[in-house]
Amino acid sequence: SLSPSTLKFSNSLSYPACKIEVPERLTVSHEALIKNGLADRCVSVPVREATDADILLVHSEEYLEAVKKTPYMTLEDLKEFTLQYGDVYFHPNIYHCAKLAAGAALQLVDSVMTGKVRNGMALVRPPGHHSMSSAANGFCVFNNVAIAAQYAKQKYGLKRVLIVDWDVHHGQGVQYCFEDDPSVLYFSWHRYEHQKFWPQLRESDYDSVGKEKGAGFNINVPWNKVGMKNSDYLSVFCHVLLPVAYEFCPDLVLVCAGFDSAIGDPEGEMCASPDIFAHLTHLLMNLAGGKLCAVLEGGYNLTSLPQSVCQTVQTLLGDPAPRPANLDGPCESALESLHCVRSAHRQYWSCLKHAGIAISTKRVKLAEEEERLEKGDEEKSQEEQVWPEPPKRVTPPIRAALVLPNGVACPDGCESFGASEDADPVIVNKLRYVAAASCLFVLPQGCSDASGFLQAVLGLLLPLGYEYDPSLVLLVRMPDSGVCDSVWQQLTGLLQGLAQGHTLVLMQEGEKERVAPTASALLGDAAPSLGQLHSPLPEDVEVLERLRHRLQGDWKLLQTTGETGE
Ligand code: Q9C
Ligand code: ZN
Repeated sequence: SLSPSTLKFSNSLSYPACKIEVPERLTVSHEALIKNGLADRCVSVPVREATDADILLVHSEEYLEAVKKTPYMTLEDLKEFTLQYGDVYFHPNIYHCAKLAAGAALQLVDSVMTGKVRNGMALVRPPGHHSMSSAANGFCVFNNVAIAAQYAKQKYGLKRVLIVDWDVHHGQGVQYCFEDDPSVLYFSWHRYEHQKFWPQLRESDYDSVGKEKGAGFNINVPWNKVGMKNSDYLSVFCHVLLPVAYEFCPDLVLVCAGFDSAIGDPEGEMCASPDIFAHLTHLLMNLAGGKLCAVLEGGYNLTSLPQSVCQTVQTLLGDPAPRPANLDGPCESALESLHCVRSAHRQYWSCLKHAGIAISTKRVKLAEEEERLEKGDEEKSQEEQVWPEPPKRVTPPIRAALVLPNGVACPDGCESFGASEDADPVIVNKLRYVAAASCLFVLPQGCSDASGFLQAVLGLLLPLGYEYDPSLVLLVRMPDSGVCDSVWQQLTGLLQGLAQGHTLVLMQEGEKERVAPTASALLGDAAPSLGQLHSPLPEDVEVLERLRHRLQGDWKLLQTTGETGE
């Protein structure tokens, strides 16, 4: 699903400061989707204007009334109006476009919630996540995603909504909106540099965890350095976001999909490659039964933005993700942030209970300051950065094949190869070779309990798998493993992010009932959600943690803390 509302307003003439939030952001993204054959594979959802009632779900009446007047103001008055807010620019047409942007997000929520589409992305501008109840801010007029979350809760009676904000800026508007609300879990990572980076708010730091009933439902990951890479992003997903998200068990996932967190962006100055968004997207697609709505926020490099948009959309369409490149482990500063966030949240989430206690960051701040001075702040323009175009991704003509014993029916959508008698000897040989060469990972026996098992998958198996970067994932299901179908489907779904989705599942005789759920996961259906998880068993956690510690010398993506130690 895709809602391209090519919004026609350009502020750059009247406001030279706004030269990056330009209409071309949408046109190049849409053109790239067409060029890569992705637009044709999407259902186009018509946009509508958000109504006053929709907007008032988040914004104050006074603010809405003020914005309503902007189309009739003179340019002079508009500039005056603009001045009361921070980094936002009003064009006579922006009120109309802002209503369409919020409305597009709502149309997408409707399409996903009614099952018309499985998931989708709304390509909109102006963006939304900085706008507050009574204030425009940071190019944002109405808070598209916050409105969508309130709307989804109200219209569909959702109990829990997860908002993942991977834009490089802190969506303070979203944070303020849901700070005391435990029904909306807001996760944001953002360039922070110890509060030196815009919007320079104290409350963007890791210790803003939410208020009152909402304590624990606001997760901030501050990036205190620029140049964060794929490993830093994946490591935060594996060790913070995903464990908490699974424990939260959302009914719907909304993504503040800003791509200024990708390489080349003049605002973010990060170094993550566009294909990392394929993985971030994939890792969220088994939550909430696959119900995911991504809404464009920032992203200002007109080369990296369309690449990132295509990576996201192609993953939403179900195509296997590319092999993740250059995973050399998180940097020291990212580990620092990771550790602080996990510590700040350990009292709220049982999956983080064992996370080390807070270490003093003062010493580290000093060390960083020194390093910055040494470097002499060499400014290298992000727009001049070069990176390889992400390799073309394939859409396999057959997604899943099964080799079944006689008498077991082939589930719909799968290609069945006959049993042993007509199995191609070449294939059989290859399988043997692969089985001999691959590394077999055996999950601890005790983890038949869902939350312990999931903890092992997210905190150990996934990061290990990502760093190892296999060309095939061989999944062996032992009989009587005690793993229930939905946990098994989650595992199968998540692991398809590795090895370009090349997954071989071996099952044993007498597991006939497992064939259909396994086939469904291999076909890319979202795994059913696991329900709200209880605390993992202490003995399981202990085994896992010991294993993680033992392996983290060799496998950097297993680290959750800096050299300062736990
Ligand atoms: N005056 C989004 O990405 N930049 N908004 C401030 C110093 C404001 C970004 C630069 C950036 C707003 C949606
Ligand atoms: Zn941004």
